[in-house]
Amino acid sequence: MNKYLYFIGIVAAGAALAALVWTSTPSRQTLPAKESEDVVLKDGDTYALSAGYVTKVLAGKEQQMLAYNGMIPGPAIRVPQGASVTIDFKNDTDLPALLHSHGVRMDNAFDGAQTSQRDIPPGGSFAYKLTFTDAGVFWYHPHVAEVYEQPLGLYGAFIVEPNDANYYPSANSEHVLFLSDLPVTNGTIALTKDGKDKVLMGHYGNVMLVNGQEQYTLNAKTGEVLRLDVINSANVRPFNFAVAGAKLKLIGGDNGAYEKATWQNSVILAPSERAIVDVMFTKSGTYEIQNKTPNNTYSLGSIVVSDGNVQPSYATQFNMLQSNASVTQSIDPFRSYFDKTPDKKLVLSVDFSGMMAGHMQGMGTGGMGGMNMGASDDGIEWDDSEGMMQMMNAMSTVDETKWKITDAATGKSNMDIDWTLKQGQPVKVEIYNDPNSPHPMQHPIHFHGQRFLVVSRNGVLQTNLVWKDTVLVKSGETVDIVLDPSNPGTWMAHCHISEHLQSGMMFTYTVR
Ligand SMILES: [Cu+2]
Repeated sequence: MNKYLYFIGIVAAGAALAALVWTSTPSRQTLPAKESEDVVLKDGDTYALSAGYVTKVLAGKEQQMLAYNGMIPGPAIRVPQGASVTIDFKNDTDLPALLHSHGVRMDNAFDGAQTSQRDIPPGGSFAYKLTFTDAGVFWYHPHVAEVYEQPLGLYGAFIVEPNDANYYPSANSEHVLFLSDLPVTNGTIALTKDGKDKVLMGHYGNVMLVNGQEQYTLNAKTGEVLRLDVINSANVRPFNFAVAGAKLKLIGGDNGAYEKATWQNSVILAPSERAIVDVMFTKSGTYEIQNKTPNNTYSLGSIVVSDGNVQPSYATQFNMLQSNASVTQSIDPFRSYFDKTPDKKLVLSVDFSGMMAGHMQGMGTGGMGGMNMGASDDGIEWDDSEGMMQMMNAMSTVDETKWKITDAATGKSNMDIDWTLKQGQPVKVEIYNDPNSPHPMQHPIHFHGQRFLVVSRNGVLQTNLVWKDTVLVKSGETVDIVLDPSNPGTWMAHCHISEHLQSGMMFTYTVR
């Protein structure tokens, strides 16, 4: 070899090695994840939030995880209703990022979704100016590479304090509980950075987490009224949240309070849905936090209650079921739309004929469509089922599995749909989850930037409403919503199962 070329080669290799060492050396040491801290902001404040790698011991092994400001969950950000704050976001990961503030009716430019913003590259940053119109519990999470980034720890709460001091009944303490799960195989987290696998059913985890922890513990005193802000941040798993031996007083949902508080034994939460529940214990002891599905009861952790004399005592208030007149008044102008003919109809289904053709030739696929392999009798797939469906899920990728939202009027699906809605003109949308598709399962349907009411399920008019941004549509179910298109811009609507979104189960709509 020519000596000169040899020299060039050595220099180039050296430079490449130096670049490799330089780029792969983290700017700071990867630290263990911290627990979430409360951050209190007021109108006009700016808060710096970064996403980056941390370590955490899970399933008996140190794992590389992701965190906002080093915390899992990210900081719980408290803001007064009506406040505008700036979240100075920095992407300290090696992946594209977007910060979506779920359920917040912010200006369109700060939605942190693909309709309004390009991905933030590694090292990039973006200032999100958010206005919190509604009281309630909201949350922030990635809106790109979500299949991978979110379950590793990128989720945090916004708690918007109501202007009206009597909006909720009184409580002694408030706790955010993020419910999620992680798939772990032989001690390793089984998620890929591109998130293109298992798009049929999604990644159900085998390790259940509350606030990113296995067997989470919360301490309480007898007579203390605890407010639990429960948020499902899983990719796909629905939770039926319960506290064994305790009645749950359900006071709020996605976007603020219900019209009236109710007693519940458990509360179903699909990915991204929220529930605000109050709970009080009169006897000391250990109370299990559970996910109660028809076939299994999973222990998620416990509330350890010791004897105490909590002052002030809100026990009397706790035992009453309050009505919220301001919520009822906010809904009243929409009631005349509840039983009108739907303006729009959507059908939810899946097409994986490509995968069937590729992998299933010998199996006589002609009858597969009628087999209804998927959701259990109640229309919800609580777990990834055993056997063939699990095998098919393992084989399914974004290339052949196409989850679809179809507009019945035009026959258009997903990104071919482009609705234009008039600002201030309520729209009734019927959503039908086709049980005859090759893999029927539940879909939590989320509209960005707006709020809606779930007015009927299978033709049954709903009572005791709450403003929502996500609705769980069970397999075979028809759900009617009345959307309040109050917030101008081009927005996304999609299934909130991360893998279904990844496979294209989304459309855009414009409010003007
Ligand atoms: Cu879906």
